[in-house]
Amino acid sequence: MSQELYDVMAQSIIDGEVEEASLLAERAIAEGIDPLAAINEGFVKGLDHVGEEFGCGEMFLPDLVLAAEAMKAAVAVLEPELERTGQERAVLGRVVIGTVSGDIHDIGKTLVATMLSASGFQVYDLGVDVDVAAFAQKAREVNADIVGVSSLLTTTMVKQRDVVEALEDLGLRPRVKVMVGGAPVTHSWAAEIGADGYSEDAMGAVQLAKALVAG
Ligand code: B1M
Repeated sequence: MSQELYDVMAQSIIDGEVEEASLLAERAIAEGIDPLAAINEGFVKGLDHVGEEFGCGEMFLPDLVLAAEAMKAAVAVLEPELERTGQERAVLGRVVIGTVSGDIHDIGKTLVATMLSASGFQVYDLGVDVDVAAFAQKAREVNADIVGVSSLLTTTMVKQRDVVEALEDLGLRPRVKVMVGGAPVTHSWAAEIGADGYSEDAMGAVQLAKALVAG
């Protein structure tokens, strides 16, 4: 796999080229490129660049929106391939996952959900902007093993702590494990709020989930 193609993938996100990103994702599949590598080494690099430029005022909200749309188009093409190449089919556990209320970032959370599902977990994806109580209620309803809470904003991270507390209030802890993630989240934050684990990416989230259900 040439760095050149990864670079073109990243550029399609930077330029917010929805059609181009989608075509490049199809090309990756046709060329037998690992779909997760296409996402992480190609498209995500572009999104990271846009995030950095946005952070220092070089790009603006419309650029962020277009980049996100291009990213979603690429991931939509690659998702079935991620599912298809998932090796383990036995149900390893039930995971309720979502992005906390006040936060609408869903690309990373959806990637984590897809990888968990492809790895054999039964996943209940509550979407974005999810109320604290909804995580706990769904966990009780489906007898979840793990609740996964994503947050991309420093202002919404605090809701991850509220989810841990909501599970405690329903008497579901410590049987239901909590894993947290998202760009501003760290190991020390996870420990501080009493979560059972943190992962910085989707592959790590799968390893963590397996470790959590194994006890
Ligand atoms: Co927003 N945004 N955004 N944004 N955005 C960030 C997060 C930001 C860092 C950009 C910046 O300023 N440099 C910044 C947050 C600053 C902060 O609080 N620390 C920011 C901001 C400020 C905002 C707004 C407030 C902007 C505004 O309106 N002024 C606004 C907030 C809206 C809201 O949520 N209420 C906003 C809006 C948006 C868009 C809607 C335009 C769009 C999101 C579209 C969508 O998701 N449908 C968007 C985007 C695209 C980004 C960046 C550029 C990219 C995020 C992304 O999708 N990354 C982002 C900058 C950045 O992170 N580089 C930024 C790719 C994705 C694969 O990675 O989501 O990190 P990520 O997920 C990873 C890991 O984090 C981990 O695994 C995933 C896969 O590897 N992970 C988990 C994630 N969840 C996990 C859960 C787990 C385990 C691992 O267990 C449960």
